[in-house]
Amino acid sequence: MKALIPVDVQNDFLPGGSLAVPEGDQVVPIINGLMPAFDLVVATQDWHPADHESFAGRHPGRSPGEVIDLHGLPQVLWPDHCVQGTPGASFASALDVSFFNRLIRKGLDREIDSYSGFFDNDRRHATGLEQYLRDRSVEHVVVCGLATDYCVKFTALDALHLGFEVTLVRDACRGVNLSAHDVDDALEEIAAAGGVILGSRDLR
Ligand code: VGL
Ligand code: ZN
Repeated sequence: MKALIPVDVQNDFLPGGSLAVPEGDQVVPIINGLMPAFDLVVATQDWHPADHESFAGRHPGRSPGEVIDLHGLPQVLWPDHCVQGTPGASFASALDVSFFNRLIRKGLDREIDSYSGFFDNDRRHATGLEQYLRDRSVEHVVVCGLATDYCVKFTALDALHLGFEVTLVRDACRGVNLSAHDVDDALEEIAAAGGVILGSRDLR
């Protein structure tokens, strides 16, 4: 079994959103075109409480993009984003969510961020994604969405770690690029760990 995992295709990560990913909206038609070809589609959704500690506003004197120590882990500070129940946390309106078989929410614990769809950043808590996939005999996951250099990257790396075959669909992802090479570095890291990077046209 093969599952498509669209990561965090949410309004706050689209142009005009609070944590806008450049060209983030361009992944939507590509993902809509991919979903019908999959046995399973499992989407992740960044789903933070309003007082999440990854938000720069929770740390007086700090700005988005700065890195702090958060309970022993390095944490990039972000603008408020994907607050539970807000329009910014909703899926892109053009995304055809009727193809979703399952939704995995992450980032609910205010004290720790969760880039990966599988675990929080310290791998203390599992989201249930791995069990869901194992229960359905999924061996191969195809990852796409936002953002290439954060949640897509860590979802792909954790999937590889867990022993899944992993394909990343290059044109169905966009990244933040806080530093100019972050997206390229993320793709290299995924490939080095055993992931296959393909364009949507080469997927079959
Ligand atoms: C993400 C930063 C903070 C992502 C989520 O979906 O890549 N990035 N929260
Ligand atoms: Zn987040």
